[in-house]
Amino acid sequence: MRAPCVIATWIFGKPAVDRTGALLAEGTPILDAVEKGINQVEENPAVDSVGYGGKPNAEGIVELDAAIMDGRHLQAGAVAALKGFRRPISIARRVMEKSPHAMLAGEGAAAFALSEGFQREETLTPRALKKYHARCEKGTGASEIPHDTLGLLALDAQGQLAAGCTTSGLAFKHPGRVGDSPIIGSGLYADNDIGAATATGDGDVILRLCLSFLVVERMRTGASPGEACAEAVRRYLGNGAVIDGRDVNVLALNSEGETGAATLRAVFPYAVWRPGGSEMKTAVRLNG
Ligand code: SD4
Repeated sequence: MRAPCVIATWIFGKPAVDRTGALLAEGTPILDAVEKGINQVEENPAVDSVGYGGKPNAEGIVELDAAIMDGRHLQAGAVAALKGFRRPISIARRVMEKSPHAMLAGEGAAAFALSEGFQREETLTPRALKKYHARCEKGTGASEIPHDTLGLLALDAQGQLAAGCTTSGLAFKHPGRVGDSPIIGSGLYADNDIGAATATGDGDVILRLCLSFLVVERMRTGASPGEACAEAVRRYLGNGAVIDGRDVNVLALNSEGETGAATLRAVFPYAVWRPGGSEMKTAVRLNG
């Protein structure tokens, strides 16, 4: 038996780790616990970068990306540029479990969701619409474009690992733009033998560097979660494609329950749940 652990990106990850952790403590299967923990944030309209309440694309339409990975058999499911559903992580899970595919995008993903019994829902909140109109009026440079993803990693008492990732992606993005979050190996990765990782930040660079896979593979060859995350951030810096004001933040959990994180930002808060309670931590900042 292991001591379970759940970690997640950003302050809004705290309710997600609390819910996932509480479900694990009750003996809920890990994928159910991860999905439900993430749903809690997706359904919260106050979180303006995930699910319902997420910021729209350049045409004022919310397009969501999400993925889930089961570290037991390296099974994964993802949806990209999904319109009209508030809980894309649940649809990503259905893709993994009910379809022969790993990823569905756009209208095809929406049609699959409907065929699985999901109902179309409003995803644009009045608050997000207001931000969209404000942005249309004054314009926004890349450095002012806000974006944040919920990435969550869980380890249960049986040593099973799972990862989930959900986001509205880069705010006011080009319609159809897909970031790193639904790309297995970029936004998330989980392998029971080694550990799990998730990334948040500039998806247009993260997905070219396969940062989550890189972190897990570095842990495979002996790095601690913290060292592996630091290496991923250095890889991002060394890539030479960094856009001013956009960033990278990486989070990892190994199969022993050790955690690590690294960032380019002044502060990258992440939530950690262990039996007995949860707390916020701050990642190590690297300046290159
Ligand atoms: C994306 N990586 O779509 C996501 C956004 C994000 O912190 O995580 N921002 O590029």
